[in-house]
Amino acid sequence: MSIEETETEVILTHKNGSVVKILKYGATVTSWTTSDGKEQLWLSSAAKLDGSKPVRGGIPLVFPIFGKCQDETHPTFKLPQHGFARNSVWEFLGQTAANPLTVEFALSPEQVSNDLTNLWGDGQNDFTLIYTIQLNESSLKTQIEVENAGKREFEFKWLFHTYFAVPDITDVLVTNFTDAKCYDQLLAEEYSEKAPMISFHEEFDRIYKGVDQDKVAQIVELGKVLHNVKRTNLPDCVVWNPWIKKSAGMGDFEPKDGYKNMLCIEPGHVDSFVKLGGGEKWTAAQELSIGGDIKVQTNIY
Ligand code: TA6
Repeated sequence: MSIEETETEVILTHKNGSVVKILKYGATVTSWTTSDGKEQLWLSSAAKLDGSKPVRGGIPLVFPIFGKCQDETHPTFKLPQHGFARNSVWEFLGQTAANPLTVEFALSPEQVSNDLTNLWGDGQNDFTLIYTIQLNESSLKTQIEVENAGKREFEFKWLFHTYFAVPDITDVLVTNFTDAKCYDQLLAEEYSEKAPMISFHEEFDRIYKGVDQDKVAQIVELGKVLHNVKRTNLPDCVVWNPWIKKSAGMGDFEPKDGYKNMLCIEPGHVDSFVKLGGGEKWTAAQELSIGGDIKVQTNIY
């Protein structure tokens, strides 16, 4: 098990050969290869890794707002899409455990450009984010702790914008969102998901809301489970594939047919804001694991 730090990234190598690469910019996990050498995450070949813009792929971190706030009276209204956590350089705190191999990163106003923090309310919110990344034999856990280091309450949204690699999106099904309420970002409509397993044949952008934490989302391809996504303290989950037109419109999305080989399953707290009083902390996590059996968890009552 080893940890290598360069000026711009941290590389974790597990004793079974699996490897995770984390860019200090955005504390963005850009790669997770399992012991068989298989890349589990999707990264655009045109992703900017020089800090000039948020990384297109891997696991960008979304804080303190998801998307763009539509309420012009809200303190997050002026912030850029998805906030500033994904486009700030985080401080690498080092290794905190050997087994499982664990490292931590931190972000506070000192690491964020004033141009950005000044767009959050009156620019006086004081926060400390501690991001923990844990590499196990066949799973990767990412955990966030948000501390309100000031005296005044603030509210935020959080999301892990996880891009999974898939062989062919047209062969993929996603389980365990059946009966979940969702907001369809494309139709601007709310409805309950009726599909026993979600399939993909066009642009897809839905926020599943208040999904039981025991529901594990599975990416299944041709009857085989590729990925399992377990959420802790993250009631919502966004599912996104840009498809042809949206991919064509993103300069950093390459190859242009890359939508066939990726799917975002994004655990978050985005339907409502988390309110945090002075000195309070909030913690949440996603655990990504590969393989296993298809477990369809329906509400039988
Ligand atoms: O998580 C889905 C989403 O909100 C989509 O609507 C799309 O905007 C995507 O995020 C990517 O956003 P970005 O700012 O990274 O281009």
